Amino acid sequence: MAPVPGKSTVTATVLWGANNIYSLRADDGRVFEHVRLKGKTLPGTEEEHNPLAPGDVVELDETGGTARILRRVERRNTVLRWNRTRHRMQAIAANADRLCIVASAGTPVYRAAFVDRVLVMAELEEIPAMIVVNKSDLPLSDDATEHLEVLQSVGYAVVATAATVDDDTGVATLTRMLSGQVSVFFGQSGVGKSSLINALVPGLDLATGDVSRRYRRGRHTTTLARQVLVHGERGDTVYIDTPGVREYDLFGYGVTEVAAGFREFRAELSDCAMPGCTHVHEPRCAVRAAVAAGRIHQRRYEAYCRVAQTLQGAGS
Ligand SMILES: Nc1nc2c(ncn2[C@@H]2O[C@H](COP(=O)(O)OP(=O)(O)OP(=O)(O)O)[C@@H](O)[C@H]2O)c(=O)[nH]1
Ligand SMILES: [Mg+2]
Repeated sequence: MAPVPGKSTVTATVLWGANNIYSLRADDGRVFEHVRLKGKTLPGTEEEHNPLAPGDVVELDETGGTARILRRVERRNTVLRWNRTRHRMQAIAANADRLCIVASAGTPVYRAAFVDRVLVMAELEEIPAMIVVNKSDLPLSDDATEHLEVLQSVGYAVVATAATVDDDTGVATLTRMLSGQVSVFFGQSGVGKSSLINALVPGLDLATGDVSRRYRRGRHTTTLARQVLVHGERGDTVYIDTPGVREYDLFGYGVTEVAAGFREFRAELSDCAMPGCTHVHEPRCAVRAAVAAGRIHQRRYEAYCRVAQTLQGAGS
């Protein structure tokens, strides 16, 4: 970016932030704390729930000695979730090389529908996704094992880790896989996202919290997404920890978009006879034919139908 004459500008990456006050790391290595926006909103982000998320690149104005955020550099991609209270999409992180959907053996219980839905967002936002099954020191249900096998069969990498076990081979594998990349950790509360990042980054001490015995789910220990940077011989590695979520909805997308978010459906979509086919009830539907022929797994098709019904119910 060419500097504007008479102005002192620098590009920086958002580490974390809340209420429009951010911590950032400039390209020259300096860390800026408590940085505000220049003006009330950033140009072009007026309609958005939150203009900036960890991983965003911004232009800072340092004129006068106080850094202010001037604008957001165009994103490569955005990790999104539907905000139920505000009824709109919310950015969780930006400019990710990889989305690690973290699930766990033990508690909280593995939820196939949750993983399938997050994968749809990753596909539609064009973020390469993988599944990390943490707490591999505990038994994994047959149902979870079967679902993960289906995901592997359609091309998603699955790695089992035990974040709280010393010298875990899964953590070592993950370290190698994520080296030199920006990876976002996302999943239900209590699956061990922060524990995993602690295991990946020696000396780091992100807060972790136990899982409620009574409700068998996490206690939402992490409340703000934040970026952790590790300098390495092969370049920088970035991990973005995010707050756990209870549900994952796809209300921000249309039914046909969601169908394209099931990656193994894509090869079939152009062969449906009916224009705008929803793949639920229409005659001569290529997706249903692929399910019957065994090219699409019944579980994934059923997961799609449940989302499609929810979206159609919401739209009517
Ligand atoms: N048995 C076992 N427990 C683990 C493992 N990893 C994490 N835990 C425990 O799981 C609980 C939740 O871990 P966190 O790292 O706080 O989970 P989180 O996903 O960051 O949760 P939120 O911040 O609430 O979203 C803690 O009690 C951890 O000690 C593991 O590999 N095995
Ligand atoms: Mg956490």
